[in-house]
Amino acid sequence: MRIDIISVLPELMESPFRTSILKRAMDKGLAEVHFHHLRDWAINKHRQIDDEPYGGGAGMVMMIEPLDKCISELKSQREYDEVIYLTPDGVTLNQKIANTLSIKQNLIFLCGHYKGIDQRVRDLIFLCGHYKGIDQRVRDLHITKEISIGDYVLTGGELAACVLADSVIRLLPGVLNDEQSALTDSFQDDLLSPPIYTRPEVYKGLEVPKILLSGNFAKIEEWRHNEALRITREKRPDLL
Ligand code: 6GU
Repeated sequence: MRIDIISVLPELMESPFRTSILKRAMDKGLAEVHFHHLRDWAINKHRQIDDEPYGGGAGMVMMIEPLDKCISELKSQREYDEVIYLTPDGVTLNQKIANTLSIKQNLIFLCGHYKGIDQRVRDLIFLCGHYKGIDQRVRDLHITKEISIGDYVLTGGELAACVLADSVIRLLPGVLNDEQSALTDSFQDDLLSPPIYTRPEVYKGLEVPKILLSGNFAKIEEWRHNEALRITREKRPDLL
Protein backbone atom coordinates (compact mmCIF):
# COMPACT_ATOMS: atom_id res chain seq x y z
CA MET A 1 0.00 0.00 0.00
CA ARG A 2 1.09 3.52 -0.78
CA ILE A 3 -0.27 6.56 1.06
CA ASP A 4 0.48 10.08 -0.14
CA ILE A 5 -0.24 12.70 2.51
CA ILE A 6 -0.70 16.33 1.46
CA SER A 7 -0.28 18.89 4.23
CA VAL A 8 1.03 22.31 5.21
CA LEU A 9 2.72 20.70 8.24
CA PRO A 10 4.18 17.36 7.16
CA GLU A 11 6.78 17.52 9.96
CA LEU A 12 3.94 16.96 12.43
CA MET A 13 3.50 13.44 11.06
CA GLU A 14 7.02 12.11 10.88
CA SER A 15 7.57 10.25 14.12
CA PRO A 16 4.52 7.93 14.09
CA PHE A 17 5.84 6.33 10.91
CA ARG A 18 9.38 6.06 12.24
CA THR A 19 8.49 4.14 15.38
CA SER A 20 7.54 0.61 16.34
CA ILE A 21 5.01 -1.32 14.25
CA LEU A 22 4.48 1.31 11.56
CA LYS A 23 8.24 1.66 11.10
CA ARG A 24 8.55 -2.11 10.74
CA ALA A 25 5.76 -2.12 8.15
CA MET A 26 7.64 0.52 6.16
CA ASP A 27 11.00 -1.25 6.55
CA LYS A 28 9.46 -4.50 5.29
CA GLY A 29 8.03 -2.63 2.28
CA LEU A 30 4.45 -3.44 3.24
CA ALA A 31 3.49 0.24 3.35
CA GLU A 32 4.97 3.40 1.88
CA VAL A 33 4.02 6.82 3.19
CA HIS A 34 5.04 9.90 1.18
CA PHE A 35 4.60 13.43 2.49
CA HIS A 36 3.92 16.35 0.20
CA HIS A 37 4.26 19.91 1.35
CA LEU A 38 1.37 21.85 -0.16
CA ARG A 39 3.57 24.94 -0.37
CA ASP A 40 5.53 23.20 -3.12
CA TRP A 41 2.46 23.87 -5.30
CA ALA A 42 1.93 27.44 -4.08
CA ILE A 43 0.60 30.06 -6.49
CA ASN A 44 3.33 32.68 -6.07
CA LYS A 45 6.81 33.40 -4.78
CA HIS A 46 5.45 34.02 -1.30
CA ARG A 47 4.54 30.32 -1.31
CA GLN A 48 0.93 31.30 -0.70
CA ILE A 49 -1.56 28.45 -0.27
CA ASP A 50 -4.33 30.13 1.72
CA ASP A 51 -6.31 33.36 1.57
CA GLU A 52 -9.07 35.28 3.33
CA PRO A 53 -12.65 34.00 3.04
CA TYR A 54 -14.97 35.71 0.55
CA GLY A 55 -17.71 37.47 2.49
CA GLY A 56 -15.38 38.08 5.41
CA GLY A 57 -15.01 36.27 8.68
CA ALA A 58 -12.28 34.75 10.78
CA GLY A 59 -9.59 32.37 9.60
CA MET A 60 -7.96 31.52 6.31
CA VAL A 61 -9.14 29.20 3.54
CA MET A 62 -6.91 26.75 1.69
CA MET A 63 -6.97 27.80 -1.98
CA ILE A 64 -8.20 25.58 -4.77
CA GLU A 65 -5.26 26.04 -7.14
CA PRO A 66 -2.41 24.52 -5.07
CA LEU A 67 -4.68 21.57 -4.21
CA ASP A 68 -5.53 21.06 -7.87
CA LYS A 69 -1.89 21.21 -8.95
CA CYS A 70 -0.69 18.87 -6.23
CA ILE A 71 -3.40 16.22 -6.64
CA SER A 72 -3.21 16.38 -10.46
CA GLU A 73 0.53 15.84 -10.36
CA LEU A 74 0.18 12.81 -8.08
CA LYS A 75 -2.57 11.37 -10.28
CA SER A 76 -0.40 11.78 -13.37
CA GLN A 77 2.08 9.41 -11.74
CA ARG A 78 -0.24 6.55 -10.70
CA GLU A 79 -3.86 5.61 -10.19
CA TYR A 80 -5.40 6.30 -6.80
CA ASP A 81 -8.24 4.32 -5.24
CA GLU A 82 -9.34 7.13 -2.93
CA VAL A 83 -8.62 10.78 -2.25
CA ILE A 84 -9.58 11.34 1.38
CA TYR A 85 -10.06 14.76 2.93
CA LEU A 86 -9.56 14.72 6.72
CA THR A 87 -12.11 17.08 8.23
CA PRO A 88 -14.15 17.23 11.47
CA ASP A 89 -17.38 17.30 9.42
CA GLY A 90 -16.56 14.09 7.53
CA VAL A 91 -17.89 10.58 8.18
CA THR A 92 -16.66 9.31 11.56
CA LEU A 93 -13.88 6.74 11.21
CA ASN A 94 -14.69 3.23 12.42
CA GLN A 95 -13.21 -0.25 12.07
CA LYS A 96 -15.31 -1.04 9.02
CA ILE A 97 -13.91 1.98 7.14
CA ALA A 98 -10.36 0.98 8.16
CA ASN A 99 -10.99 -2.58 6.92
CA THR A 100 -12.32 -1.32 3.58
CA LEU A 101 -9.34 0.99 3.04
CA SER A 102 -6.83 -1.70 4.01
CA ILE A 103 -7.47 -3.61 0.76
CA LYS A 104 -6.70 -0.58 -1.45
CA GLN A 105 -3.40 0.04 -3.25
CA ASN A 106 -2.90 3.80 -3.45
CA LEU A 107 -4.48 6.44 -1.25
CA ILE A 108 -4.18 10.22 -1.00
CA PHE A 109 -4.88 11.85 2.36
CA LEU A 110 -5.47 15.59 2.27
CA CYS A 111 -5.07 17.34 5.61
CA GLY A 112 -7.25 20.36 6.17
CA HIS A 113 -5.79 23.30 8.04
CA TYR A 114 -6.90 26.79 9.04
CA LYS A 115 -10.66 27.01 8.44
CA GLY A 116 -10.50 24.28 5.81
CA ILE A 117 -10.45 24.07 2.03
CA ASP A 118 -12.39 25.98 -0.64
CA GLN A 119 -15.86 24.42 -0.88
CA ARG A 120 -15.55 24.02 -4.66
CA VAL A 121 -13.05 21.19 -4.08
CA ARG A 122 -15.50 19.45 -1.75
CA ASP A 123 -18.45 19.92 -4.09
CA LEU A 124 -16.64 17.88 -6.74
CA ILE A 125 -17.10 14.79 -4.52
CA PHE A 126 -20.65 14.47 -5.80
CA LEU A 127 -19.40 14.30 -9.37
CA CYS A 128 -16.94 11.54 -8.53
CA GLY A 129 -16.86 9.10 -11.43
CA HIS A 130 -19.18 11.19 -13.61
CA TYR A 131 -16.48 12.86 -15.62
CA LYS A 132 -18.85 13.81 -18.41
CA GLY A 133 -20.71 16.29 -16.26
CA ILE A 134 -17.69 18.21 -15.05
CA ASP A 135 -15.33 20.69 -16.57
CA GLN A 136 -12.43 18.58 -17.86
CA ARG A 137 -9.96 21.06 -16.41
CA VAL A 138 -10.82 19.94 -12.88
CA ARG A 139 -11.23 16.25 -13.64
CA ASP A 140 -8.36 15.28 -11.29
CA LEU A 141 -9.48 17.47 -8.44
CA HIS A 142 -12.19 15.45 -6.83
CA ILE A 143 -11.98 13.95 -3.39
CA THR A 144 -13.77 10.63 -2.94
CA LYS A 145 -14.27 10.53 0.83
CA GLU A 146 -14.36 12.91 3.80
CA ILE A 147 -13.33 11.35 7.10
CA SER A 148 -13.32 12.65 10.68
CA ILE A 149 -11.79 10.80 13.63
CA GLY A 150 -14.41 11.90 16.16
CA ASP A 151 -16.66 14.67 17.40
CA TYR A 152 -14.08 17.16 18.61
CA VAL A 153 -11.89 19.66 16.80
CA LEU A 154 -8.14 19.36 16.22
CA THR A 155 -5.83 22.12 15.01
CA GLY A 156 -5.55 20.37 11.66
CA GLY A 157 -6.06 17.10 9.81
CA GLU A 158 -2.46 15.92 10.36
CA LEU A 159 -2.98 13.97 13.58
CA ALA A 160 -6.20 12.56 12.14
CA ALA A 161 -4.25 11.42 9.04
CA CYS A 162 -1.81 9.60 11.33
CA VAL A 163 -4.69 7.92 13.16
CA LEU A 164 -6.31 6.86 9.89
CA ALA A 165 -3.00 5.60 8.45
CA ASP A 166 -2.24 3.63 11.63
CA SER A 167 -5.69 2.02 11.66
CA VAL A 168 -5.24 0.92 8.04
CA ILE A 169 -1.55 -0.07 7.95
CA ARG A 170 -1.79 -2.37 10.98
CA LEU A 171 -4.36 -4.42 9.03
CA LEU A 172 -2.03 -5.12 6.08
CA PRO A 173 -0.99 -8.78 5.91
CA GLY A 174 2.41 -9.28 7.57
CA VAL A 175 2.36 -6.06 9.63
CA LEU A 176 1.29 -7.62 12.92
CA ASN A 177 3.47 -10.45 14.18
CA ASP A 178 0.67 -12.68 15.27
CA GLU A 179 -1.60 -12.81 12.21
CA GLN A 180 -4.51 -13.52 14.51
CA SER A 181 -4.21 -10.43 16.59
CA ALA A 182 -6.00 -8.07 14.20
CA LEU A 183 -8.81 -10.59 13.91
CA THR A 184 -9.41 -10.61 17.64
CA ASP A 185 -9.32 -6.82 18.08
CA SER A 186 -12.09 -4.93 19.75
CA PHE A 187 -14.64 -3.90 17.08
CA GLN A 188 -13.51 -6.50 14.56
CA ASP A 189 -16.77 -8.41 15.04
CA ASP A 190 -18.66 -5.47 16.54
CA LEU A 191 -17.75 -6.59 20.06
CA LEU A 192 -15.22 -5.20 22.50
CA SER A 193 -12.32 -7.48 23.45
CA PRO A 194 -12.58 -9.86 26.40
CA PRO A 195 -10.31 -9.29 29.44
CA ILE A 196 -6.70 -10.53 29.22
CA TYR A 197 -4.26 -11.58 31.96
CA THR A 198 -0.63 -12.64 32.27
CA ARG A 199 1.71 -13.92 35.01
CA PRO A 200 1.59 -14.13 37.98
CA GLU A 201 -1.51 -16.23 38.70
CA VAL A 202 -2.04 -14.33 41.95
CA TYR A 203 -0.80 -10.81 42.70
CA LYS A 204 -1.39 -9.49 46.22
CA GLY A 205 -4.51 -11.61 46.42
CA LEU A 206 -5.81 -10.67 42.93
CA GLU A 207 -6.49 -13.87 41.00
CA VAL A 208 -6.64 -14.71 37.32
CA PRO A 209 -10.00 -16.34 36.36
CA LYS A 210 -9.57 -20.10 36.90
CA ILE A 211 -11.00 -21.02 33.50
CA LEU A 212 -7.98 -19.45 31.75
CA LEU A 213 -5.65 -21.85 33.61
CA SER A 214 -7.77 -24.92 32.83
CA GLY A 215 -6.23 -25.82 29.47
CA ASN A 216 -9.76 -26.45 28.11
CA PHE A 217 -9.59 -24.31 24.97
CA ALA A 218 -13.19 -24.83 23.91
CA LYS A 219 -14.36 -23.62 27.32
CA ILE A 220 -11.88 -20.73 27.25
CA GLU A 221 -13.18 -19.57 23.85
CA GLU A 222 -16.74 -19.77 25.12
CA TRP A 223 -15.81 -17.79 28.24
CA ARG A 224 -14.06 -15.14 26.13
CA HIS A 225 -17.04 -14.76 23.84
CA ASN A 226 -19.43 -14.40 26.79
CA GLU A 227 -17.13 -11.87 28.44
CA ALA A 228 -16.90 -9.89 25.19
CA LEU A 229 -20.69 -9.80 25.05
CA ARG A 230 -20.98 -8.80 28.71
CA ILE A 231 -18.41 -6.01 28.39
CA THR A 232 -19.95 -4.70 25.19
CA ARG A 233 -23.41 -4.68 26.77
CA GLU A 234 -21.99 -2.83 29.76
CA LYS A 235 -19.77 -0.25 28.06
CA ARG A 236 -21.05 0.09 24.47
CA PRO A 237 -24.61 -1.23 24.17
CA ASP A 238 -24.91 0.82 20.96
CA LEU A 239 -22.62 -1.71 19.22
CA LEU A 240 -25.02 -4.64 19.76
CL1 6GU B 1 -10.06 14.92 10.38
N1 6GU B 1 -9.60 17.29 11.43
C1 6GU B 1 -9.69 18.19 12.43
N2 6GU B 1 -9.14 19.39 12.24
N3 6GU B 1 -10.31 17.96 13.57
C2 6GU B 1 -10.84 16.75 13.73
C3 6GU B 1 -10.79 15.76 12.74
C4 6GU B 1 -10.15 16.07 11.58
N4 6GU B 1 -11.43 14.68 13.20
C5 6GU B 1 -11.86 15.00 14.41
N5 6GU B 1 -11.52 16.24 14.74
